[in-house]
Amino acid sequence: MFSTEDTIVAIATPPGRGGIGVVRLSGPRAAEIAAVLTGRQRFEPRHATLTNVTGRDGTSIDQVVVTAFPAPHSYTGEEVVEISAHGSPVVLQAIVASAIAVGARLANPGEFTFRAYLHGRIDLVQAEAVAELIDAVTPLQARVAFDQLEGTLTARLLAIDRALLDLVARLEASLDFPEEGYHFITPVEAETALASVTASIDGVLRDAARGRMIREGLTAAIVGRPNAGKSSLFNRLAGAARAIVTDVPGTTRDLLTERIDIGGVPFTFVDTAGVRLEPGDAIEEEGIARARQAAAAADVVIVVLDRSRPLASDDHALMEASGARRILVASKADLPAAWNASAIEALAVSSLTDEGIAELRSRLTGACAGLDDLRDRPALANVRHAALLEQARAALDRASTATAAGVPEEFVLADIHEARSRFDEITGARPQDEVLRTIFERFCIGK
Ligand SMILES: Nc1nc2c(ncn2[C@@H]2O[C@H](COP(=O)(O)OP(=O)(O)OP(=O)(O)O)[C@@H](O)[C@H]2O)c(=O)[nH]1
Ligand SMILES: [Mg+2]
Repeated sequence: MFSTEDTIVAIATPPGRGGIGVVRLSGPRAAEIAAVLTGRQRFEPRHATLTNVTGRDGTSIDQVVVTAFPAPHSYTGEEVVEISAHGSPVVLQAIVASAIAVGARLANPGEFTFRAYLHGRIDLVQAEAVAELIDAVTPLQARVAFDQLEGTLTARLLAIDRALLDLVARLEASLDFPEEGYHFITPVEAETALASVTASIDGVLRDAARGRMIREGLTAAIVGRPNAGKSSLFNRLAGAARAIVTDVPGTTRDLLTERIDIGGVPFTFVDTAGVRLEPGDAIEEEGIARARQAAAAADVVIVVLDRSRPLASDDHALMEASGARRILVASKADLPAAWNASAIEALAVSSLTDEGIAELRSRLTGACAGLDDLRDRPALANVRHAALLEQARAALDRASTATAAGVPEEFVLADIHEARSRFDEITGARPQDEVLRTIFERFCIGK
């Protein structure tokens, strides 16, 4: 895919201006190129050295701090030099250009992390975690990605794989010494071992569903009759006056969305047009159609019922349509009540006084069942991993059926080997170019 013979260079910090910007060099000539740029012979390993970088025309570009990491104790496992300059794109680009002029090559997206993977510093699961950690938008997402980077998920997968290897060894021994029959492992023992492995895989897969929720977040549609207080609630949750609020029923016409961190889960709230059976005009009619679509597509539906007015048939229709994913909210709790919210288990909320808002937030995180124990366990948030694990599980199911049917060990072993190769694909022990390409394409340059 990429060559690792040459020395690569890129700006490692985000585009734009900052106090500091970092240019990273990695490869066999990193130290030599840094020496040419600074006019210094050598840098003490892992020590910050204040020096100047000179450009191609011999004039100074900037005063910088250079840190050299000799191989193999560096991010990539190669010789790495990091040059911290003042965070101006002009300065950083000039340093990169100078490095290229003396023999470095501009790095491809994800190439530093790819080299770390190639040199065995990290496995594929950890390389993907780097991208996920950089992309994380909530603290919980960052936490899950960091767990993965630390290798906790890898360790969990390896434990499962070790159990499979043990089973393979015993089955192969039975094959090699056929006269002993099932001396090394009885069919019952093999079945028990397979059942225990599939149970472990199922545990990881259950986490996967929750892990995906943390990565991708949930959508919560706010629906209700016109003037029920949907936009006011939306604004309150967003902490900003995003949607127009007026006392005219039918104010909101189109869908408005806002991404908000609720207990570490990225929620996308959707404010919708008030639903009534007889819309006033074509625009409102289209708005109502979109509101219904948003509710149908949402993970959670917040049904806003105006507690200061009697419930109407439109309210009942909305409650029925929203199904099991709904949270009922009795709005305008600061006004005199026209009906009893607790009778229909609606949460009394006021966007004016904030009453019930904290409780609404915790009911929303409650909608993500099992989130709490997730914090203590490595989650499998990655779709690629989940798909491969499903395939491994299917192969083990076949092995289990075969064992129960008394099929010869060769066939059982073939299925177990198949499962193990899916595990290897997850950690990248048997890399495929196509997989590597799609994984590292997600990175940006300098990572
Ligand atoms: N007292 C009180 N008034 C509220 C509260 N929430 C909303 N209102 C008022 O109710 C009216 C309608 O509020 P909106 O938030 O625009 O209602 P909506 O459901 O978005 O209305 P449409 O977009 O027309 O469907 C406005 O006059 C708000 O000021 C509340 O908690 N307490
Ligand atoms: Mg509105």
